[in-house]
Amino acid sequence: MSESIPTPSIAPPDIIRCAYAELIVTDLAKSRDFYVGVLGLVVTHEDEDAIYLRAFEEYLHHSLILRKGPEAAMSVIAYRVRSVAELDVAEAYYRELGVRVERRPAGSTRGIGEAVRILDPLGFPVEFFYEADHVERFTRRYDVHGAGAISRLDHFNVVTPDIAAARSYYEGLGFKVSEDIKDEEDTTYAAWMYRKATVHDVALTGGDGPRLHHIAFATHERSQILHLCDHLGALRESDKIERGPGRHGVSNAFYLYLLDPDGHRIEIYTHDYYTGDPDNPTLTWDVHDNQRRDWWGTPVVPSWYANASKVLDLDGNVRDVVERLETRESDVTIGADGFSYTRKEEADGQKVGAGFKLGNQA
Ligand code: 4SX
Ligand code: FE2
Repeated sequence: MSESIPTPSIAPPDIIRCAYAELIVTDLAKSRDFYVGVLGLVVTHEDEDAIYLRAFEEYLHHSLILRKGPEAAMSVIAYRVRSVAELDVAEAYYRELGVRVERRPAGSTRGIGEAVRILDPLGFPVEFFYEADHVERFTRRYDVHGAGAISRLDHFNVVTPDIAAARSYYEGLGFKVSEDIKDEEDTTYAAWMYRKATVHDVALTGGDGPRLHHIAFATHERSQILHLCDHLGALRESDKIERGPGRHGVSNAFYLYLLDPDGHRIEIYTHDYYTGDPDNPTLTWDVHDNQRRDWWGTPVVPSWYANASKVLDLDGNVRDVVERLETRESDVTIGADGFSYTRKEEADGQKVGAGFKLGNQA
């Protein structure tokens, strides 16, 4: 199915990194309590309609916009390109792809210069920009860092039905794959792709899409992630903790997934690894490996596979989702097919035995 998205004949825009996202939230005050009160993000600007937030090491105007709206959704994910000239490249690239393209004058989004906004071939609203207002970088403002201090935006994770097609689309855009999850029939369940020298700027999760799975912010230390758990406990809001804390297999990062007041999923993430060399190898995990998503073998909660945020089109309407037709990872791992393993040698033995027995008894 990967051939369903053509690759344009011209070079893609030079993308530096994932840069900001805008989430539609239904109650700005409640969201503020979570993002500012608990996560400690810095408010660059706020008014009746929106809150513009950044993390302590960021000097661009915002890495997250919370905009008030009738229904929770993701309205844009934005990538920063290397120069203003790359906007023309982006425009030409997507015009050739035949998707909807909008040129947005500087200031269309507060703090952001001229931009190109598209509905990408996977159905996501995506923006490219270079210029943005600079604001104070709070790196050394230890007087305002809380114990859970978040440093910067790290990645987006999007849900899309056809991972092979999505992966080749993003490869066309110049992203490389650091890690992926596959089965013995070569079905891909997920892929982690990067432009900056980390494990990812965007991860592709197989499922009904387009939907936003999560946005991740980085901390410097694991202790900061643990403090966020303690903080939520003290507020009697432990139900905002969906999954973790734990150590990912994929990426090796220490993680925590939180749910904001609208159910948007936010990951707090630290300690992945450098991927900047041109020959950085791709690590492929077996979908049956119990340690792939949590290195300690902690099972993934079903909601993490099932739930994700809706996305808007460029007119602000909620997009319909397309169902994933390939096998779902949640069926493989929660449906107890008996083929998962912690030690591969033992599993290989069991696999032959169990498969044979079931086959003969049916
Ligand atoms: O659950 S996984 O270990 O596959 C994983 C999920 C690894 C890195 C991530 O950022 C993530 O969201
Ligand atoms: Fe993530």
